[in-house]
Amino acid sequence: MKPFNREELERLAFNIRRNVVSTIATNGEGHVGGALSAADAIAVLYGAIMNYSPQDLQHRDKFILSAGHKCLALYGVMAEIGAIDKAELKTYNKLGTRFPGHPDATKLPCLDFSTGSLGHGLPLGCGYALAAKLQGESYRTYVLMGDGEQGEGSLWEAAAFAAHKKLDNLVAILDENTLQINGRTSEVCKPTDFEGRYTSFGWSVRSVAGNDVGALYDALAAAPFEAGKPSIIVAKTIKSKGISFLEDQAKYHHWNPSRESADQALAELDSVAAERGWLE
Ligand SMILES: Cc1ncc(C[n+]2csc(CCOP(=O)(O)OP(=O)(O)O)c2C)c(N)n1
Ligand SMILES: [Mg+2]
Repeated sequence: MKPFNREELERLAFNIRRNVVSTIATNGEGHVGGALSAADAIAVLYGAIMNYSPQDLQHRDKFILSAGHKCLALYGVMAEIGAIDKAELKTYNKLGTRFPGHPDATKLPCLDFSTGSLGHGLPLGCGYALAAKLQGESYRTYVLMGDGEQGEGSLWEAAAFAAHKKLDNLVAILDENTLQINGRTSEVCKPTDFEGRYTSFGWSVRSVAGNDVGALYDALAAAPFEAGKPSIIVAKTIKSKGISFLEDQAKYHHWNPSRESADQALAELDSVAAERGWLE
């Protein structure tokens, strides 16, 4: 684990957002909302928490992006840590690309699993966490899920299994941006008391301000919260965080921007970069 440095992590999260928006601006479409809400959690994981090396797939910490449609944020961080060449993001979602609209582990060896069909990341994470226990390995497994995704029953089978097997090497992050593909999560599929639900399934639960790298770092660095229990961080986030005119609106789950809107979004990021001294 690297020492916490707020400025560096905020800049990494910003660079992820810029990669997300510029990839969409170049390619004309993409899942923007969930990538931008999860950017801070992904920045903290890759910038400060996880031990990883794309060359050593066996012993490093595992990360499963269960909500695979948020993958522009994952591609965005990979470009920042040097796991991929940023220029290749220009091929995003084109025929034959290594960067499709949902991540494909057969094309990118630094990925643990292909995801996109919601509800499978936590079961897969249980497998890694149990394997680590059985094999005496010290790596952790991190799984990032969405709040709409919590409607998938397979997650709750996995939640029960993880608690039963005392998988305290498993850390889930729930990106609770309160929106899913077609509206408020609370209006599409209640109940949304995720803290209460995971607690009742035997998990150790913390809620944090999910677009605050400091709060995310403190929670992730403290995991496991209780010995013998899997941990979950319920990250209270804003969908499309960072682009003011897209924030907190279900219709920007996926975005096909006009040239003007794309330029407006890029200009907003440029003004933040200028203010923070992050212009490249
Ligand atoms: C099994 C399955 N059903 C439906 C979908 C279609 N789908 C893609 S994203 C999404 C909404 C997910 O909402 P949430 O988990 O809150 O993620 P966010 O949109 O906030 O990033 C849905 C229903 C899917 N990918 N997989
Ligand atoms: Mg959501």
